[in-house]
Formats: sequence, structure tokens, C-alpha cells
Amino acid sequence: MDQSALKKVAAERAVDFVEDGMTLGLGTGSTVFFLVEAIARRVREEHLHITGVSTSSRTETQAKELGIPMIGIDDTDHIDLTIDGADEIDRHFQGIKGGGAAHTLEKMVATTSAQNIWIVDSSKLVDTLGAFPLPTEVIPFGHTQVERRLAAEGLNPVWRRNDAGELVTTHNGNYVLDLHVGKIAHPHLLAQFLDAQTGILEHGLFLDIVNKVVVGTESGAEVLN
Ligand code: ABF
Repeated sequence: MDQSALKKVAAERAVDFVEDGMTLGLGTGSTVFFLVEAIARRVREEHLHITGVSTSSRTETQAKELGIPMIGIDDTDHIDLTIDGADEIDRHFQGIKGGGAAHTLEKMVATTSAQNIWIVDSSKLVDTLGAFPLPTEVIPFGHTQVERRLAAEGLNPVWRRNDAGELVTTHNGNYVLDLHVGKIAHPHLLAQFLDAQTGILEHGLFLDIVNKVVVGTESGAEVLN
């Protein structure tokens, strides 16, 4: 099976955790694409009443097109469950997100949610976080100062650019600075440092947030609790 097929395996298993009446956070990315399709199928066939809260305009558009009723995050007082993809996850369920430049919105939805499930193909499971460059969202004013500060700490910051060489901007109009750290031995300490940096709106370390991981493997979906 290729990576995309493994993502589909994970997404189609995770939809079993969706219950009638839920307000559901919907993540972003190619794995979530399969999830949204699977949820829409259940809504259609089983007449489930689901209300979705999305983390990006991409997901919002797909969900609406498939008939899933959507509301904004500020229009609800709770989210029962959020299902999202990830870039890396370790055995303690600590992870990295932000490969799609949407991690601030994703973290807002995740931290509002009572439960979080991540859906990944098996290549995303790692012993130590950090091989995937850690995304940070940086406000434009003073962004070069932020870059200098992080470089001085040995965090190897690199601005994310599109194919035309322009700086990538997030939904919030900010830049993405990827930290090529290699191995993150102490994720909580790094998160604490990044949280304290003026100019960084949010980083892609998602710590102590995930309750369950559904992994797509060659032999089917594996649920890790
Ligand atoms: C977004 O999509 C990101 O936070 C994460 O970077 C990514 C997962 O990607 P995919 O499912 O496409 O592999 O949720």
C-alpha cells in the first residue's frame, strides 16, 4: 500500500469514534481529506447529526460541499472530539504539526476539544521528535529579529517559501519559520522557550493534547490509547 492508502485506512477507522450529536473538530491535510469523506458518508447513510468546526478553509469547503453542517469556533461553547492529522508523533503521544501552515488554528481547535484523536500513516510514528522541521508562526513585524534569536539558540531556522520563492503566509497573514533541530530531546523545555518568544504566535509542538492515535498500517488500522 502506498502512503495515501495507509492514510485512508486510518481515516476510515477513526470515523467509528464519531457519535450522533457530536460537535466535531475537523483538522487539515490529506489524511483528514479521507476522514471528511467518511464522515459525510455516515451523515448521509445513517442520518447522523454532526456539527463540524474546521481548522482551515480547505477543510471547511470540502465539508460543506459534502453536506456536513459547519459552524465557526466562536459559535460554540464546546467541541466533543477533534480528529486531525500530524507530521510526527512519539510513543508518549507528543507530536509535531504545522506542515500545512495551519497549526495555530489546529491548536486552537484541539485545545478547545474535550478529546483529540490523531490519524496517521505508520511513517509518522517516531522514537524522538524533530526529524520533521518544527514549524513556528511568526508575525511579520520584527520577524528577522525572531530568526536571529532562534539561530543564536542553535535552532537552525529556515523561512518557509513557496515554489516562486516567496515567503509562505498563514491564514493569519504571518510567516512560517521552520526549525531544523534534528532531535528534540526535551519537547516541553523547547515548547516553554518558544512560548516565551515575543513575535512567535504559535509553534507546532502539540504536547499532552492527544488521547488516541489511529495508525494506518499494511495490516489494517491500529488504535493506540
Ligand atoms: C495538517 O496536516 C498539519 O498540521 C500536518 O502538518 C498535516 C498532516 O498532513 P497529512 O495528513 O497530509 O500527512 O493537519
